[in-house]
Amino acid sequence: MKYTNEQLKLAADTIRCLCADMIEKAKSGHPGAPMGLADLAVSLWLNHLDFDPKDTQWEGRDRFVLSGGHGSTLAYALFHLAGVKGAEMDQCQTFRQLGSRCAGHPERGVMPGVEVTTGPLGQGIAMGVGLALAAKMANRTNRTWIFCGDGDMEEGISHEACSFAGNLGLDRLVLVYDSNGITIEGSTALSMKDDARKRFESYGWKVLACDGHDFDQIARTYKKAMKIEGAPVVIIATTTIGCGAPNKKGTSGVHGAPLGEDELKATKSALGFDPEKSFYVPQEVYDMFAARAAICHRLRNRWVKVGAPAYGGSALAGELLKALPAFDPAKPVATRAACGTVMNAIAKVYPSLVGGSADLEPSNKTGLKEYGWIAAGDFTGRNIHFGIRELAMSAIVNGMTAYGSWRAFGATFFVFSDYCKPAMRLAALMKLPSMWVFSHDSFYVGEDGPTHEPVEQLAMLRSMPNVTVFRPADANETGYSWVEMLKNKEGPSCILTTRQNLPILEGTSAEGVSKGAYVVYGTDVNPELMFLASGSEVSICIEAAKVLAESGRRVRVVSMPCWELFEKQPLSYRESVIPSTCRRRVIAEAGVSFGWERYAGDQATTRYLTLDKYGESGPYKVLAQHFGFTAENVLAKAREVL
Ligand SMILES: Cc1ncc(C[n+]2csc(CCOP(=O)(O)OP(=O)(O)O)c2C)c(N)n1
Repeated sequence: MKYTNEQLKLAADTIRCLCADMIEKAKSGHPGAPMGLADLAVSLWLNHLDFDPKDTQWEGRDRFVLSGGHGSTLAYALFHLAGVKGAEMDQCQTFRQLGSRCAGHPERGVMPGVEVTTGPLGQGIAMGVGLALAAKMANRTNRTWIFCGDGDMEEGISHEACSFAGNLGLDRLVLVYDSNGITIEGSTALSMKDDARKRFESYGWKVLACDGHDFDQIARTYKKAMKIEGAPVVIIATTTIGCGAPNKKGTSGVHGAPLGEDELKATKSALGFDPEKSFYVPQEVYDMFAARAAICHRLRNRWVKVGAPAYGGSALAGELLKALPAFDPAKPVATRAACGTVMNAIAKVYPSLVGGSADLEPSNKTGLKEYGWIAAGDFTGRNIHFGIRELAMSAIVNGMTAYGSWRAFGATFFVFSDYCKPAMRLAALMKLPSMWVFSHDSFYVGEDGPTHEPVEQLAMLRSMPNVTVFRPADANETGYSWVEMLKNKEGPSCILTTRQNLPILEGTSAEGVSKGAYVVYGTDVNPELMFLASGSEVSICIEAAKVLAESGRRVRVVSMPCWELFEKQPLSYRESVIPSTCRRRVIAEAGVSFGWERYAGDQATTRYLTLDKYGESGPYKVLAQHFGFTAENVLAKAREVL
């Protein structure tokens, strides 16, 4: 379909007015970006974007990401005009109100068509890179279009993600940079003087530029961008923030506040619209979007008929359990090593499992040995070198997971989960089943010292809604945890593994791990004292419990690899594992005690073996003695309350 520039302008101006109306009615929002991007948006949506509003989940669709989520009304206006079910005018008119699909920022799962939740600037770019990478690895030809602004470009994650994409020569990825020179505090000159062209050229991107309000230039640039192979493309589009608002355009005043009644009317008049009409869409504009929708629907039907290239695939929990390796009970093994063995076994029956580490694969042991590494020009592998870019890695994993049936993971040392957290939070918000493997999970890291010894990170992850955290006690629990991670499709999961060897425990069970916590030692239904522990502390608790049992004490050890799964169990199960009548408790975990209060008995009868301060550097065996992480000390704590 070839539209005249007048037609495109009519569509863009309709969007300008619609967005400004939504924001005016809500009395809050950000009109500047949508009004500035409207010309670039209609040119893309009416001419190039393969997006079928009748089937927003069609796998072969192009992915559209609005990285500057504050410009959400632009996405809502586009969805509305395209005829997406769920983006009707009543939704636009309730923008930012409780229960509206037109939430403050675009949310995946709330508004159909939103690929990924955006708002925390920069992450949209990295998730877009993940979407593009997922397509490439699935041998698909769809494109990923990302709209971003100065804020996205200033955020560090954009540097990480774009450097990564450039190195891979990730084509079919187009980043449209809304270069309007304005952020909240004023001109971008106040805080940056990067040369975007040089920056992206140095990453290995192809750099194009255009006037973002000149339809001929935009058309030429989009066409050029779509022809480029072997490299991602950035289009530096010079725009005017709030374009169309006669008195406020080009100023930071239009970034994040409603235009105000007078300026809104003046805008509509200037654009040739009736200043008295709100939420007005000329039929011609609906017709233009309907024509594009019809083309895309045909594309979708053809695509569905021909079928997609095969990729990925999953396995049922039963098959996964069968695939797990057997560990020699006589041979202690670090759970990071067990994790690697498990992942390699699972990879054979779970072709969708892909991922990589932030340059720590030899330490994390996450390499899928039989499946090769992706590289520029060859995306057939299943392993990814993310480079030392934990935040981008995490957001890229989210993008890959959001794409479809890849189950992607990222890996690093647990202490660097701090660098992953902003993306983990978005995964949690989106209920995306992204996965993280965090090795070196405590002060047992040893010689590297406190910078590398996590203490508060477990509490952080456990405090996050929708995140499921596994801290297995031995090699077998590591395998069972992986089964649970892959079973969980409703949110992100992560697994914490040790650097140091751990004994293989008797009494671990897949069923126990699936319930989050279970009695791993001790048979008495009416214990006098319980040890509650996770990970590396379970084995020292069992040692101590054995000593007490030999002297006739009724004790049990509860292994708690996953609080979140345990909390989902019925009260009867939770009571059977941690009976409220048993008030004497020893809690053991190599991290802060924060959060464990919920499993404590009475203050006078509960003892903690936790680390409520930062670690030290030294050989880990010395540190274990120093911090009291020994069976003797656990035993002494138990005796204090018995
Ligand atoms: C990580 C993060 N930090 C801060 C913000 C708050 N914020 C929202 S928009 C914005 C300025 C963005 O400027 P730009 O990308 O140029 O958008 P424009 O002014 O063109 O709308 C900021 C700081 C955010 N959304 N995310």
